[in-house]
Amino acid sequence: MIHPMVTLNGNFGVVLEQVLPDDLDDPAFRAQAYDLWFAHGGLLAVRGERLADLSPEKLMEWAENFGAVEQKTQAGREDKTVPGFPILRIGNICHPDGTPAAQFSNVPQLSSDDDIRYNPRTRRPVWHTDSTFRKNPPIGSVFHCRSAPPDGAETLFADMQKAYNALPENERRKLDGLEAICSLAHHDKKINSYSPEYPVLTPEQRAANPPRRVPLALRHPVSDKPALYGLNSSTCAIVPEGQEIKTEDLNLWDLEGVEDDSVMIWRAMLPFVTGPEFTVKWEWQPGDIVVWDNRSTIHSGTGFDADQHTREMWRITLLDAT
Ligand SMILES: O=C(O)CCC(=O)C(=O)O
Ligand SMILES: [Fe+2]
Repeated sequence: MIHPMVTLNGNFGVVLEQVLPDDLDDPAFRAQAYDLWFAHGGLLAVRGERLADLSPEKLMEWAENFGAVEQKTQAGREDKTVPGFPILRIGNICHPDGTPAAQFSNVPQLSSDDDIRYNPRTRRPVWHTDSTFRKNPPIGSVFHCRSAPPDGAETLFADMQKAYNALPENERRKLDGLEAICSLAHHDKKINSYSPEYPVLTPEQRAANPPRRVPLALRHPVSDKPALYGLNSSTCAIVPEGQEIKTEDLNLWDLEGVEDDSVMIWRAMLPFVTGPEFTVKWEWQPGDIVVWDNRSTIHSGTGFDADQHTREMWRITLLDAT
């Protein structure tokens, strides 16, 4: 079957429509989807009513088309997965005893499309690259909608290859020599400073999770195209490539949750790189499966009326197969 195909923002983002569960097993469809994903900046969606009750096995198999599925669930989140699968649930659903069955993040709902652009005053939307504090950061994610509220809860995506190329030459040259320092301890301490019940790392955990350095302009391992990369709540400083970090500075970032002023190099670019020419607002319908490339896009969740409506998303993390 030939599926209707819709592009989202120029060459960024592509949707295949009227997709049936069996298409997801078809080798020709899988190859086409991979190529389209790659050719459209690393953002692909498939849509089809009958995907709304897809089995977790089928979703896992579909994810394997794009990368190696991460098999272990993050410690402490076992009660927020699809039972028996490394699929994280995100949203506001609860277990029968009333405890949360999904990871929920309370962020504001968009009031107009102007809110898509990063606002330096509110620091929202929380645009980010996922998990660059990890030794091998995810190459992408597969995100599937089980149930969506009538408004809100859109996921926003921005094309960081196009954004990099849109910067003036002298600015690109500067970024090419820079690295982001990404630390889990900093991330947890930052959250703990506004939600005191959120635990910080023990000294042993901190020693086991040293900060990682990632390039600010990451060359995609497949295409070699550069993209802006490495901003999230774990990003505590930006330094010239290879520059040593002083222990006292790292202690300030990790133990006090202080973000170094150098992170402004990235934050100052955000209002521009999240402008309309680079972004897609994905409005979820049950069944949708979006695959994003974490090396060439950034994304942000948005809020909804969680007292009135239900959101349930299933998320699989993709790792480098090599
Ligand atoms: O909930 C969303 O729309 C986005 C969640 C997100 O940032 C993630 O799963 O990495
Ligand atoms: Fe994310």
